[in-house]
Amino acid sequence: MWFRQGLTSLTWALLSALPTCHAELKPFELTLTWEKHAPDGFEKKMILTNGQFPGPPLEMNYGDDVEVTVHNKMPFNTTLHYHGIEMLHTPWSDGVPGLSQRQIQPGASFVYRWKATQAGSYWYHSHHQGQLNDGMYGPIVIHPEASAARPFDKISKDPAVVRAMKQAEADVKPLMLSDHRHVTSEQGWEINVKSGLETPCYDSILINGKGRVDCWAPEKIASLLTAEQRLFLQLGNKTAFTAKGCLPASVIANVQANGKQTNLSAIPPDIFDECTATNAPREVIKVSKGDYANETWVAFDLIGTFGLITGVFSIDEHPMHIYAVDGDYIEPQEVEAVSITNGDRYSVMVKLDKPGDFTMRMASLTMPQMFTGYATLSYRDPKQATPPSKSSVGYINDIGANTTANVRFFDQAKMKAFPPAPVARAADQTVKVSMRVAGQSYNWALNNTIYPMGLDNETPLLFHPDPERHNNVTITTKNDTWVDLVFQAVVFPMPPHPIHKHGNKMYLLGQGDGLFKWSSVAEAAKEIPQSFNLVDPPRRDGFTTPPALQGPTWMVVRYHVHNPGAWLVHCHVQSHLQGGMSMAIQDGVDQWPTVPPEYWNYK
Ligand SMILES: [Cu+2]
Repeated sequence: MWFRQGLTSLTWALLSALPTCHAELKPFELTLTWEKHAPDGFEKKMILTNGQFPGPPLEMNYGDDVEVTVHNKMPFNTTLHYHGIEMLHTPWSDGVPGLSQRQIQPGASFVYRWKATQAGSYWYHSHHQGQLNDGMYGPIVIHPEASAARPFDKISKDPAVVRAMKQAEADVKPLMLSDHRHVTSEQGWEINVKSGLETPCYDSILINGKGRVDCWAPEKIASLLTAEQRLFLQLGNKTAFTAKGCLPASVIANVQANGKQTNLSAIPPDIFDECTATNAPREVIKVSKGDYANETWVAFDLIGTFGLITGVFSIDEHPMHIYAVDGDYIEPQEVEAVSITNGDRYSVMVKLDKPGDFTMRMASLTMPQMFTGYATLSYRDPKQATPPSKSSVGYINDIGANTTANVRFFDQAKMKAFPPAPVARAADQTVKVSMRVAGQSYNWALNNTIYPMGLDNETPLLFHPDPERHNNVTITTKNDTWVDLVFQAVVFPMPPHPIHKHGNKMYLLGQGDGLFKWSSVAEAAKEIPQSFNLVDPPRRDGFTTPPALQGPTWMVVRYHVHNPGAWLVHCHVQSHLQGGMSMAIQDGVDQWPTVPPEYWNYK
């Protein structure tokens, strides 16, 4: 016994002495079930992960070998995607049905193996049709190496403060920000198909899976209408938003139906119109002041797990230092509010310097619906009496607008990578991708073409690369080249689309109004240099196209091909993804890795 224990502690001592880059195997088991749950007080069928919603955090260290075993105990197929994880050398673990793997059927399991080659905030979610809307998602936290350079000394020069911030980062708390629907993703899709309409009206905004349905007074809804919302009402011959705070379905039929027939009677009244308030508990984040040091800071990973909306997040009376975006450190920006869209991650450092209870707000910015989610940040000073409870003062209101002129919003255009991440000055290949409605109003398309849903059931593209495959739904690139993707909105009014690419991060080179009439960025930059940043542009794994209200708009992203594999580029709005707004990319098709037999043979 002594001998064995002695050996164990010796082994342990040896292991601890190894450099921190030593890879550990991190196994996770995720069991998916289809059960009744009531996150906002309304009971409905949804997906639970290990019996909970949202799913449990997958926490690991940079360099770890990760093994996620998914058990599908649900009555339908699924796959699991790791949002923002580059899957370097393991494209078969990216979780896209028909592209990187065969579907996980009911009763079956699948083992995803990958290496944590990045640090920071990520998340996992279903990539099967609109299943994300059924609650299948959870956070991923990857702790950076102890030796990694951090930008905290740009927030404070005081070593004690920097130490406190490092401790807060090690204990970072994920905040999952979601929009929630009472219909299942399948019911929602059926309503779209039967009515011929997109139905962008949800029921509640959840923070860490908690929230409630609020029904605002008609006067409040009327008083908060924006100019854009008034314009849409006018275009649809209506004067008011519905009791749920939504743009009426008839307006969408008028404005977006694209000449196709619609059937408004196929839409149940609780989808757009009837609002039934609930009274479920909201999330309370409790932090003990003094947990870390005399200086108390808390770090949050804000994760936009939305199926549809873009919104504004803010914590009353507490500025946030945004120190990482989509997992990568940036030169910190101190702000009072940040706009968050589908898939975005913002890591923020918050100083706790005035014990009490403070409202955290997540307000929808999306034109078709006004609604807000709330949580509470609560902390006390153990040496002081409990402060009297009073309402905290918001930096933003219920539609995400600033309440005073001093409120600073995060500015993506000014975001700088830390350390700097240089971009190539020219691209080897330029691909133009038109965005339009192709069919019914829910059939959004990239490159004018709906990505066929049936491809989900095909043999994965990754298993049969074809260097000559250049078609309307497939882009093909060579390894170690730079590629520009030009997204062009060609029909309007067109909402913004949060475009996400799998397999690597991209640089946002520029955006503008009108048609992108040039053959390359180099040519365009000669004529309109002010529209581009070719020196130190923002880098992340998703960028939102500019809205096109009354005329075309464009956006260009550039990326380096260094991760050979089959990747999806798509709009992250679930109904747009389901409606076909995706393209496959055969990146570095000249150097694809061999698919391991356990993935190749998986049935
Ligand atoms: Cu979209």
